[in-house]
Amino acid sequence: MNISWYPGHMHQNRKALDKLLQQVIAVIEVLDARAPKVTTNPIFSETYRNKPCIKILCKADLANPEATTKWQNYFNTQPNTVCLTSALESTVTKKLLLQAVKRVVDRKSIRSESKHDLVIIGIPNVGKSTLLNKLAKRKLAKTGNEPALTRSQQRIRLDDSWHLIDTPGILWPKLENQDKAFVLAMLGSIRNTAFETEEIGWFAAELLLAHFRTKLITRYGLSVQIRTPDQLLLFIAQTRGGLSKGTRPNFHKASETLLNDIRSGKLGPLSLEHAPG
Ligand SMILES: Nc1nc2c(ncn2[C@@H]2O[C@H](COP(=O)(O)OP(=O)(O)OP(=O)(O)O)[C@@H](O)[C@H]2O)c(=O)[nH]1
Ligand SMILES: [Mg+2]
Repeated sequence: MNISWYPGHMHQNRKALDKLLQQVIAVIEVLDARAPKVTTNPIFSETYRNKPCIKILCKADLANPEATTKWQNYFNTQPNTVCLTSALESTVTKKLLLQAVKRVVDRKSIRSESKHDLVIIGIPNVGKSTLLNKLAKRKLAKTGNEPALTRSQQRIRLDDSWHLIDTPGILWPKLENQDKAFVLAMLGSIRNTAFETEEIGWFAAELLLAHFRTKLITRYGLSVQIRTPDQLLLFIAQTRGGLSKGTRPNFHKASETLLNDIRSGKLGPLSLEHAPG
């Protein structure tokens, strides 16, 4: 299976974003704390290469705290960059964000009496709109656990000087690295019409068996005999109601169960990548 998802609206959104990036002072790049590298859009580094950047590792409550701290330290060593973390119950506050802005933005480049824009960018479903709503203390932008919910830019006031703009999630036109594409699909950044759920379920099962077996034991009460993805999916089908009529195991439903559990954090914190060094 070859995953590719770059619908027409994403192309339009990219053009609108490129235009917007010309006028903003700094960007806020939202990444998924569980996989900050895979959820980095390579086209952004071309577009905003010289802009000060605040990276926010969202969904930190779904990642391993130690791994997230290492990623944060790593990004803080990058030029023009400050990295913050955000979790469902402890989101980045306006105060923290504005402090970070002050650290990365060269004061000489801005006029104190003017108003300036910051733009939130990121791939789909990483938590951009949730962040905007929390900062606005109102539900302005539609949010939800499916990709490409935001379809237009949305601007809020942070203080007398700074405004914040939420933008639709954007992927890149060609997902050359299919392992990355599978992780993006597993985390919910690629629309499920672009892939076979069972293939992503199989991929996730293989990855979890290899690296997070104890989490599977805790969640599903896995026995020692279960070693392969088909055995795991069959086990989930048998124990979580994924058996079709006539007792044929429903691998599609079992895959959905597994993917939903990963995406919602029911397996516990999962960090899929290590920070360099
Ligand atoms: N556990 C957890 N879930 C989060 C967090 N932030 C966002 N979410 C959930 O992630 C899903 C996606 O959030 P959105 O804010 O809609 O993501 P987005 O980046 O705006 O997505 P698009 O508009 O599609 O690009 C929603 O179900 C949120 O509730 C977080 O810090 N922790
Ligand atoms: Mg959004």
